[in-house]
Amino acid sequence: MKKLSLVLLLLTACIRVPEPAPCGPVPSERQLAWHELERYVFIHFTTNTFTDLEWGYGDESEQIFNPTACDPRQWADIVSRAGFKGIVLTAKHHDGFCLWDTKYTEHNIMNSPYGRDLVLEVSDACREYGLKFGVYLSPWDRNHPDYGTPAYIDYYRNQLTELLTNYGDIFEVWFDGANGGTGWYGGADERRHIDNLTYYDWPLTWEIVRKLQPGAVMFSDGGPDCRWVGNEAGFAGETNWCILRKAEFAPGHADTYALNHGQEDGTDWLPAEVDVSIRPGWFYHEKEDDRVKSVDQLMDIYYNSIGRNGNLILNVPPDRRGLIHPTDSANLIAFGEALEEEFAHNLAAQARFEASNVRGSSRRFAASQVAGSGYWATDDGVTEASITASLRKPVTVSRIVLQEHIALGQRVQAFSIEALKDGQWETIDSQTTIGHKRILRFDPVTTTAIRVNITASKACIALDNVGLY
Ligand code: FUL
Repeated sequence: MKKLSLVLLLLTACIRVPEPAPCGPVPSERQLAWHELERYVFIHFTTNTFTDLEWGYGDESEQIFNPTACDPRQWADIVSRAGFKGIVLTAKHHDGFCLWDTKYTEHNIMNSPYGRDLVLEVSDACREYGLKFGVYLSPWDRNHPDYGTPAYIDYYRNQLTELLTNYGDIFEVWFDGANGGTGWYGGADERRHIDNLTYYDWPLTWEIVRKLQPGAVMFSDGGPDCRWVGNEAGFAGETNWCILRKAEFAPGHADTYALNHGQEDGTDWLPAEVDVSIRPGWFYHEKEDDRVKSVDQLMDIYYNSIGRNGNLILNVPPDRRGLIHPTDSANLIAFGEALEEEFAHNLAAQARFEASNVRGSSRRFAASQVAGSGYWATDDGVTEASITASLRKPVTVSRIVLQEHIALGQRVQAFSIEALKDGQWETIDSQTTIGHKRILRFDPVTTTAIRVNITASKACIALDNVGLY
């Protein structure tokens, strides 16, 4: 889908001017579709909700999983009202309790008082509310007796196959790198150690996903489709490349600095996904009811994740009733409304755009070239150029949205923004990368023109969107 709020320079006579060549690694179709989603919700729910733990030991009785008013339609309703595009559910967390009707273990929801397949209920609710559905399946399993042996890998793949076969389209599969078994001793009787790098034999597992759900992106510390951002606090690096030297990464094997910033000389398209919880914990704890993130905190997270070229997966854990707590729900919906308000009017829609270089053209602009489709590109070799949005009347601006035409790779290495004030250009900000989306937030300036200067780029420039708010 093309951006809503665009103001672009179309390539002059775009039929005749060849498109820029791709620059470095480029996203796959499934990655491009994933970029467009931008934000979705994580749901952490398991026995932990009832034991007040974050990492269950694996010896919990199925009997304790007893939500009294569980309603995934309530979750989906809130999520969609807040403008989020999907839900990723912890089908199995580290404690090994399965939220679906699996035939591979008795340690599952059908043997709990709840007695129904929650993966089915959540996937149905997502479909009903127009949301995407994804699954988290913890590799680390503190319940399964075979964990640590090759037999467990078969078990894991069988579970994955069930999840990817019986619940419709899956947009994302979340492979968590956390693994206490690599040397940490914490469980009831857990003394099993594995080598995170060799034990799971990931490439074969990834093939299962590709075969059963070709549209699904896979998340882990090392992709293969999107990467952990290196922290759980809700921020990507200010410099954030969508590319990474993939061979150096694997689930559970993370250089957090590189994950946070990407790598300018990356070999693969591996964009960042920012995972963070609306509460201090990933699971619901009553004692955290007064520590739910406020709209302002969520807004900061938004600008530090989506505004820094990442996708956002925001965790909203159901309580012991199986409902989203009223504070979480109120804050989430208010956050969605605040976002809509902030980006309701794109001032660039009334602007006239002029660029210092337009691919294949000696003309700097034409009114007809400013349109809602296409993108602005420069001639091959032109890696420094400016695009100026001029307005008839002064406007007050406090947000700028920039997007690169990432289908052809990520290029921009440095840029600055200037505003025309009393006949003088004033620099508002200087930054590095753009990627899928970069949003700059600054004190309001009243101006009649905004200039975006691309000051360094790996190849000719290709910008999809310049939005002013
Ligand atoms: C981590 C896990 O250990 C947490 O419990 C949570 O699931 C988070 C999203 O990932 O690695």
